[in-house]
Amino acid sequence: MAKERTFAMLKPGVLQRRIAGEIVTRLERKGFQILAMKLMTIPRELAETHYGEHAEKPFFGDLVGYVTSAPVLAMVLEGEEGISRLRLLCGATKVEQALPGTIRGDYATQTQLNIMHASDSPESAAREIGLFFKDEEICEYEDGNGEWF
Ligand code: FUP
Repeated sequence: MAKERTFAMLKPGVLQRRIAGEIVTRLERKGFQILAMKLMTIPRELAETHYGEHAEKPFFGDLVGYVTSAPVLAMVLEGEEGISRLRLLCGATKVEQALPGTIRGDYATQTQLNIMHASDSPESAAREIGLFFKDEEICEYEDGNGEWF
């Protein structure tokens, strides 16, 4: 096993529904270490770059419109096999496939408003962390509880 950094973003509806704390609690409870966290309204250009792989999809315009509509909570998280484990905790993209017990499964009611983003590969994680955070915004610190995770 190896520690990995990954990028997570709680989408606008999370703040509007007042569930940011609940979701961050679930990430921490699973053992993710928060290395960076930023409340931000995403500029359209950044949203289009972040979701660039979907530029030709019919839902692209609505997706960019949604994630730029209000602030998001962007995070860098670290944990053992962090990229795949965060995807598991996050749950499936499509709301009808997101299992209960996952964050999307428990909170999402529509695919487009599916609560959170989590990087899907080491390449995406590195790219997305770099898009949203400067190196100096990422805090490295000794985790005194590390043996639990
Ligand atoms: P994920 O990595 O799980 O966020 O999934 P994708 O990269 O495939 O999709 C990115 C976002 O596009 C989703 F979070 C929601 C939106 N989307 C739709 O609105 N409709 C779709 O059919 C698929 C994705």
